Amino acid sequence: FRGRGRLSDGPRLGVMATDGAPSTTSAAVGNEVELAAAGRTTQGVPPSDTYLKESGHWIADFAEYADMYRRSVREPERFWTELAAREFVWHPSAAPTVGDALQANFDVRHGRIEVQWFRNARTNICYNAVDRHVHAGRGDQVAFHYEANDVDDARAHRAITYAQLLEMVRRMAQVLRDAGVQRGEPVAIYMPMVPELPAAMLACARIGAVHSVVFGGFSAESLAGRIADAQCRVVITCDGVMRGSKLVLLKQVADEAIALCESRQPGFRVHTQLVLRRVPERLPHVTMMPGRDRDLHQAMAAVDLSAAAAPATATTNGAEAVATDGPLLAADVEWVHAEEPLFILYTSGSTGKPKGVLHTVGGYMVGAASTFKYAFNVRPDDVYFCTADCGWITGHSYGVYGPMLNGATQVLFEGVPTWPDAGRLWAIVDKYRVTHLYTAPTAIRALKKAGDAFVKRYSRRSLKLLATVGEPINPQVWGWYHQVVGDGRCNVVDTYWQTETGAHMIVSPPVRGFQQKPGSAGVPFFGVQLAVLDASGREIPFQPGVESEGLLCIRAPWPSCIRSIYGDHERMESVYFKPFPGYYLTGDGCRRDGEGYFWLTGRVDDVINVSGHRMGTAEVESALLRHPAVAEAAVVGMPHEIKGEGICCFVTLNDGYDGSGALRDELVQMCRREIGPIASPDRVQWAAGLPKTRSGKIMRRILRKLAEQGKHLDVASLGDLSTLADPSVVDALVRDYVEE
Ligand code: 6R9
Repeated sequence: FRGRGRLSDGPRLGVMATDGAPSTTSAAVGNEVELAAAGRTTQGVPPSDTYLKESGHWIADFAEYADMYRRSVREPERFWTELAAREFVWHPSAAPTVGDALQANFDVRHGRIEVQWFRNARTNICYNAVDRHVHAGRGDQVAFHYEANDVDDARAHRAITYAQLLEMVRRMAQVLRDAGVQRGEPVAIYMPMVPELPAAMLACARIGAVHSVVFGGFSAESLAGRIADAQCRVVITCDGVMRGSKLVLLKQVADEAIALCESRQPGFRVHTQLVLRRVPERLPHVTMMPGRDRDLHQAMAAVDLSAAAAPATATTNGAEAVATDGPLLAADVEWVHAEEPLFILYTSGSTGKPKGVLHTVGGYMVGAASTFKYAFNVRPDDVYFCTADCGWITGHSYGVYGPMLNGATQVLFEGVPTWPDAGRLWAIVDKYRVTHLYTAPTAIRALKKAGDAFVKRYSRRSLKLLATVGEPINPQVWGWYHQVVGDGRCNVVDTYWQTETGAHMIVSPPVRGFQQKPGSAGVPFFGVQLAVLDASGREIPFQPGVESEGLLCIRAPWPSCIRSIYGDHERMESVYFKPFPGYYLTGDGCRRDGEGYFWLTGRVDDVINVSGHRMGTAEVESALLRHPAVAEAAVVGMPHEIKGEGICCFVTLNDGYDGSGALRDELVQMCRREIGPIASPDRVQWAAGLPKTRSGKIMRRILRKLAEQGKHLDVASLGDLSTLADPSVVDALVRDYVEE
């Protein structure tokens, strides 16, 4: 193994990690020692020869990976500035230079947490994701193979080249400009997975506006909360869409959401709603509010692109400076500062309403693109398929920006993996000769359960790399993905990260010399300094051969790090940075094995992970409390075969109400209506009382145990219950527990 020599080849590195001997970690930075140990393991699954032969590689082997990691943590600013300058187009008079980063050091005791990268540089992420490839002569390359929900929807299925996408984006950008959208202004996007969705995101980015994509499965109430939080005055939506065999009426939900916002905040108005007509044959009569609603395609068709070349906002500067790179096409691009906002994406926290995570242009671009490049090894002839919806961060970073910044060809799938049957993903793989698949353990579990026959029906010969994200992957499920889906020939890549991190933090790099350990997310990506903290907040240093367990934290800023919570910077500081000054707190527990591999053990806060989607227990509780029958509610996660975690609700009813099946259905409907179908409770238990401490805090660990073990719960195993106001509540809960 080459890395061994390299990593320990000099006193300057200070990493003398020879087998068995304690390493000198004093001079090592970040997780250099962990990487050195990981490079020596013999415990994992090495990449197959077929993979190494068939796949292209950006880096030679894990030794080179470790070497790049070392440079990325020793001289972060130099490392990222060089990479940024090399791989992207910046405004010629404002390219990134060393000295442009503001390293907040993640220490709240030193003042405000303010992360900035490339702050004097200017760029445009849409230009980098689309225009650049067209100017380089790759306009005919397919950007998206659009696979519609219905297999036989011949009119919908189509390939969109980078040149066609550019035209689409330019038209849409002009429609937004004409609607008065300003640089820095948030625009809400509530759409299904159709090509117009990434195009709308890119159109916002093109004019310096800020997109706020809301997953098309969220309810009117959830959408209203998000529109109101960012005060979006322009909404882009769609008449409706088929998801599997179900018609989803997005426009109706959007109308309702807008009405809610306007009634709650006098004076606030959504002045423009752009509506994509996706299913006119099913919904011939969509009501369009005169003066507000516009047909998106009609508006785009009416744009005169030669006029669009003169930017309406007049703040575009320096477009002429990139004249050699296509003056006309670039003239409608807004060259924004790297630290201007790119998007807001709402995610669940342990308390309160969802947080609008804010990412900025430059650092996010560098993070999404570089992780995509090195974690997935996608090469020009490959076809990449990410199954995530653009409504989640995975759809942002690895369904739009990461792949497109790398000029990849992708599949954009409107439907669901189990419709018309559980073979759909594999049919798509064969249809487009997909080489790289990125999906979530919950989907893999559902397809595994459906049986191998669905997989075996298709050749899947094109597949080279299988990646996962969203929750820990169980080793058996990993084995099925590797052996059955990948026929043992593909490389399996786990990727751990969050909405807040913007891009991968832990990956299992698909390179020679790195062994995958099924169930472990792997090792840190470039620039990521992971720390394992004990409960008192002390960092547990890595020692080869010694396993440790604790809270996963990150010690230093990386380019695509969260910049703020929209409208509430203080909340960002208190959630992520105040608990342990000097660290970003992920909210996840982890185990680091004696060979430096990281194993995620799940959330340590009141966030549950349902099918890879984050759900705050507090959000579900507030939805339940809206029902007049509910006096009190406590929500916990419970093990679920397909979803990973299911939602278990303990509900105390008001006097005069009895727990019936009909009431249970009403409560389930309440959650679906308030939040969306993903928040449907899997179990509702009636509780005479909830286990509370004297200070009134619900002891959720008791409820979690109960949801897991049901009637078999041994109360004595719960440990100290003396802080409970009324310990007899627990016996009653176990007695009344109804097994399902
Ligand atoms: C990308 C994404 C983030 C939470 C995160 C953790 C869990 C994500 C994981 C994983 C184990 C992985 N998570 N990837 N756990 N292994 N590979 O999912 O973002 O929706 O913000 O969720 O998901 O608990 O904290 P997000």
